[in-house]
Amino acid sequence: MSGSNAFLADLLTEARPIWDALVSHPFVQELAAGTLAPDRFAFWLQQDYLFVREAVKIRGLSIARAPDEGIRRALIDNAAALRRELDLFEEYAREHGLSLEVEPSPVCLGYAAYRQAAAALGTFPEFLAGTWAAEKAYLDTWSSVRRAGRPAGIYQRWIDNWTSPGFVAWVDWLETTLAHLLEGQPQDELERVRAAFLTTARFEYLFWDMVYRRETWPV
Ligand code: MP5
Repeated sequence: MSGSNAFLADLLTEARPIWDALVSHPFVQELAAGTLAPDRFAFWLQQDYLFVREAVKIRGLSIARAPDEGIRRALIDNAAALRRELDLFEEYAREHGLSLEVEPSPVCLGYAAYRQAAAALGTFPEFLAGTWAAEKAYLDTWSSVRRAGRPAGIYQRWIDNWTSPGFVAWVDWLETTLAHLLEGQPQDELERVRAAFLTTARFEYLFWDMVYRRETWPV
């Protein structure tokens, strides 16, 4: 295993408690068991739609800052996938009579703004580490819902979206590309990458918790 592959493997080990908390969060557990209250799911849908809309801008910034053409093109392809994802949200909202014109919750706004700041001001590996954490968190939580094996009904399209072979390949690409970019990088860069990965994963936990509690601004 190369030095940077070992570094990423250690990072995943360090992040294990966050991952365990993500997969065992009541939102994810109840989604998997088919017992999630519909208003909690609707709140997730509204907030995640806003988050993905912000993610499109994040992708735009990262396309501009990509260190080479191969990376830039992979990010462009992912931006096209995000475009289709927005259609999925809008379609579902139409079918279920849900409004998507809501205010972002504090966690949604804070998380999206944190990611935008990383894309605009972070080093490229630091930004990519946060992207890997966010996407891997969704892959692993939605895969755990899929593995529970219940007929998912209205949730099926979301399970399919974040467990598709294309999404698995994108998450693998993020890890491989990050490992490649980190070869020979100094300790302070590795430390920035570690912090970005762990902070993003913690925001993923906060996001499930926020939607479960349907948390809005207290004042
Ligand atoms: C993703 C998401 C997955 N939609 N929402 C949160 C809170 N985290 C991760 O990212 P994408 O860009 O929708 O595939």
